[in-house]
Amino acid sequence: MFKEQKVLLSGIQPTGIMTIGNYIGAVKNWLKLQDDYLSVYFIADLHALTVRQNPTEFKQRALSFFAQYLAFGLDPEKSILYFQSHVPEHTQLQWALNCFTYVGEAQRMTQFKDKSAKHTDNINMGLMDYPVLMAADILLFQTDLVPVGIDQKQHLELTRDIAIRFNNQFGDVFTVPDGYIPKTGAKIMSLADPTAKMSKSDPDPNAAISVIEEPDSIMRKFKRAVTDSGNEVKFSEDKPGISNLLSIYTEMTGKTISEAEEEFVGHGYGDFKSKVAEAVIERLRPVREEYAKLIKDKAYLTEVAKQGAEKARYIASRTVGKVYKKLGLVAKE
Ligand code: ATP
Ligand code: LTN
Repeated sequence: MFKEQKVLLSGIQPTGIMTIGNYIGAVKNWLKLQDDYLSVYFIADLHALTVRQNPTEFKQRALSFFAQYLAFGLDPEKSILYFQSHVPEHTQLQWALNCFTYVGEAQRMTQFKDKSAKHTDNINMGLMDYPVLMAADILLFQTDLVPVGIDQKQHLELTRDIAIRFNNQFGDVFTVPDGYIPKTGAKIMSLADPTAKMSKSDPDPNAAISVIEEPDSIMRKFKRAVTDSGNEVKFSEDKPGISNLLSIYTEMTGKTISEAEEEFVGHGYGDFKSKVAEAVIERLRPVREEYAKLIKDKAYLTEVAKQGAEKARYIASRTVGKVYKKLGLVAKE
């Protein structure tokens, strides 16, 4: 369409705390890829409304997540960074895509089923429509690549199905996107229960590590991390706790699993856990320091977000214009 460069897009909901799972599964790849694509990264604040939020806390958290994006090194000079709610084209396209998505498809989504079971008192329309908003996010920018953790694979497949369905009827309107799911680190597990995903809204404070957490707290949580019987530091299916810690260690240091296993031959679990904690603390130190500066400068954050939203709207409005025209809606002028 109107693209000079390949486009990459991703987002995170501002709920709970941004965890090392979000970093390893998603943000790490964003950083790796941001130079090779026109990159679009937003705070998925509209998605977060599908579960109840305290408005005062929500506002602070969304701004804090935005500062964390920047603290990681996402660069507003190179990439487009903004809040989803500042770009109305997301919901404008969503409406059109709603009319090309079957209720059965939405009901089949694992995340919808999980979240409905978790929030039985609030199974709202937004929860079911969540993946269609995500499809709109992606298709608005003619996105080629979507770097996410494995839990988002089903939503990406639905996005592709909707895009193909629309294109079959109206011609080449949307780029059909590919997912970018890392081979390692696509699913970091909870420190409190290594059979469950590390989730940013886990009520157990020992389950997840925030990317801006204080070093002593990181050390304490790793020392308490649930591990397995035995004493050998080895990656294997019957050792979910140790395997998870090995994944975290290698993702933070760049070492391979076998290098790490070798490094810890003859060391007990206690020593290994401290070393994993140290690696996490070291990787996150510059992020925490940069974050501390950025979060104090609200004027700067607001300005970056404003400029990001303007750039995003420029691209997004062209897609919405094209889609509305294809659908036969009367043009405004
Ligand atoms: P919640 O638990 O509140 O539903 P979440 O922790 O799953 O949230 P999301 O905002 O849904 O976080 O996800 C943001 C990005 O981080 C997505 O690309 C997702 O795939 C990735 N991600 C989330 N948790 C993990 C994890 N434990 N391991 C690897 N990647 C993850
Ligand atoms: N549903 C995603 C967040 C998200 C997203 C997107 C990711 C919303 N819109 C578009 C990639 C592309 C999640 O991680 N829970």
